[in-house]
Amino acid sequence: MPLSRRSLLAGTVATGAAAALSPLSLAGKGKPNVLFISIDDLNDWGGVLGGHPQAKTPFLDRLASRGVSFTNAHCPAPVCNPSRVAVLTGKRPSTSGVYDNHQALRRAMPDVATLPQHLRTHGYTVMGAGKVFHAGDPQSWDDYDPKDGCGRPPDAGSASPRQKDKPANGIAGSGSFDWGPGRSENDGKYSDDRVADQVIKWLKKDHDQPFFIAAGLFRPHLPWYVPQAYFDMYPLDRVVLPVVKPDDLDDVPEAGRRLARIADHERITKAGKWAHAVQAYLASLTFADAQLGRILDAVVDSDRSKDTIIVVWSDHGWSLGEKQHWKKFALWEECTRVPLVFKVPGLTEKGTTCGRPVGLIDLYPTLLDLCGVPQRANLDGQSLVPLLTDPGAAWERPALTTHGAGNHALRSERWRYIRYADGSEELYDHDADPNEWTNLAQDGRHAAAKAALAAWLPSSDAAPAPQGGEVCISDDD
Ligand SMILES: [Ca+2]
Ligand SMILES: [Ca+2]
Repeated sequence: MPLSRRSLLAGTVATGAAAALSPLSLAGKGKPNVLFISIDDLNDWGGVLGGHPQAKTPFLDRLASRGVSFTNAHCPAPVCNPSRVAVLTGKRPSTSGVYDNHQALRRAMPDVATLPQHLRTHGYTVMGAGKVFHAGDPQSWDDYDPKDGCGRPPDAGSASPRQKDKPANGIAGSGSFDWGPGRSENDGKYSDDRVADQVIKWLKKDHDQPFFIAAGLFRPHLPWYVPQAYFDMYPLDRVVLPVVKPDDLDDVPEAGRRLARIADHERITKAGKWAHAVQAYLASLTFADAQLGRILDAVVDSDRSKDTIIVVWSDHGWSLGEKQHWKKFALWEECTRVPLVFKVPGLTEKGTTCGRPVGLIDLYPTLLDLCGVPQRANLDGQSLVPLLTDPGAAWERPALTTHGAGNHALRSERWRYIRYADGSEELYDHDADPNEWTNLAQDGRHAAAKAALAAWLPSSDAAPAPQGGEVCISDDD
């Protein structure tokens, strides 16, 4: 059946039951469109989160000034595939068994209705571009770019440095952990240029039905190849390094120390390239922000601001040397905290922030509420609409992040509590210790706080789903 017809029929069935919930429906304007923008591997350096004093994200900041920013939002998993699978299915790793990058969504959950699929069933046209699912899911979309449903960006061959010039950072053994300016003749031809181009085309088209457009921007994911102009925004001699305590890992249990990528830290610091890496990450996040700006401008230009919900998120954080750790793959703040910004016409108030601990796992039920679409049973998240309406509303639940079976972090407004599968623990008091330097897990004075958090751990941990079966080739970086 043609896709448009399938959606139309489904929409006819669903409209009546669902419309009452949507803020736009209440205003008599029908169902809202959704622009769902993910920025891969963007940590808390961007936007209003303030994780780095030099990060330039003018377009994320502008969106924040027009909507609600969650300042204590966390990923379901600090790894691309499990995080994205959880966001897009509403099922946590501890429910689905998808814990790493090589467990295919459809082997773990063959019949699950993803967020775009559920919206399509209820009258939406659903389109995606770039990296939305880590390993693709063609059946989730009416239209996708690239056409094979894979989000792997095609810029590597055109915009990145020539093979003979790699590693561009000059550190032997870098592999894809590389950075440097791309080829200047190819500025404007990165995968993220292409993602933005496609999304802008869709925004400018007429649509018979409400749309859900997912834009998956790839930077600041490695490798950090972006145009020279973005490196020039961060002069190397002025780059500010993360604040790090040299012996920070001494009070971390063995299960946590094993996660720290100390070899990366030694390789980069011995080469004298820590500042270069920070510069490249900053350059990459500002490049991604510029693409975000192009897309957001197109919402205004196409006169869709009043009927389009915009949500921007990143799939997890990123460490650049804190605890001698690099990349994601751990349960500390830098790896779990993410930007999350909503602009919902008719609902959110301009320039507000919400400090309640929330999760990206909450996106699925939130968008169903906002779109006036029936909720699905057995979703692990809960709708953020009460907080979008009133950022100070009561919110009992801490945010949960899982990294491998049985390893969890819980984040409340004050605390981070980590429990590894072997029972070892970390506890950090963010009121006194925002860098998570002092592990208080064995301090009896905080036993009650620890127990209160532990009550939110999942009641069971699903066995790991089978390895393999990805739609697209993916890697661990
Ligand atoms: Ca990622
Ligand atoms: Ca420490």
